[in-house]
Amino acid sequence: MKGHVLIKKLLLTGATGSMGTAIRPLLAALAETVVVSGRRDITDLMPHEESRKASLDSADDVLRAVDGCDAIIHLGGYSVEGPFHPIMQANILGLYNIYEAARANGMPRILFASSNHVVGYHPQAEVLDNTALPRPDSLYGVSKVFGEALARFYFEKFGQQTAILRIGSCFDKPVDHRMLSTWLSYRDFVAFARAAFTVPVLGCPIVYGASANDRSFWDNSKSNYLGWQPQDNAEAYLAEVLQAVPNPDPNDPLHLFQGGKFTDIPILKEGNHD
Ligand code: 15L
Repeated sequence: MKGHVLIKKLLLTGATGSMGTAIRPLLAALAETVVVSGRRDITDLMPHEESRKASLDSADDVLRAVDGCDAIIHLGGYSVEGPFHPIMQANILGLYNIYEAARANGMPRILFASSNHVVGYHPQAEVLDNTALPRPDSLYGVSKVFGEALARFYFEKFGQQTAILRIGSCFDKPVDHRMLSTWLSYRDFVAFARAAFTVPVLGCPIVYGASANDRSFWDNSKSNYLGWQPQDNAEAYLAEVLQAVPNPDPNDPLHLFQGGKFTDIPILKEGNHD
């Protein structure tokens, strides 16, 4: 495995979330040490891991997390729709803290976990490439539009390189009809990280994070230069999905818009959300 290690110290934020937890074991192939960071201390460390607890809204915490890292996978933040204030703290202030800490630490490459909810109001019938206009479907989606703009700004002003990955649905497997289009397997995500951290010149591309799904809504041909070739295809789960959800309602927002259910969530107020 050592032969495949590319990075000395890789920071993974959001390491306590469901996606972070699932990909942790796979990151041993990318880096000698993975600094796993979340809002609580991580104690079940693997031999290649080190824990650095950080709250994204604290510039000092984030500086300590980024210190000495030569690549960053930034999954941390608020990852669903919610009230504005916590989204702002984690995804706006928190992301600014990440970029400032990176700037103070020699500008390691960043993989920024953006989301399909940046373009969630585009109809499912459309195929989008990375020139599509943002049509966010939630305050969460709006915060990711900010994140993409911040990444671009640090690239233009300082040359900070970021892979902006508009993740579809990164779970163990697709569980509904929409996910037959949006599913991203964990191993395809890690292969994307490998491509982003090894391509000689990364720049600041926007890429849709989906496996090689037959029903994908997205066209990544403008970022072929990254050499990322996803291997999995949600179609392999078609029978399972049809069994679980036999007759999807075509008028359900889940099937009308790329962002699915997020288009149907009202503005949530503090205390309204768990
Ligand atoms: C996201 O951005 C969320 O983080 C995730 O929980 C899913 O809802 C996903 O999008 C999706 O659209 O399936």
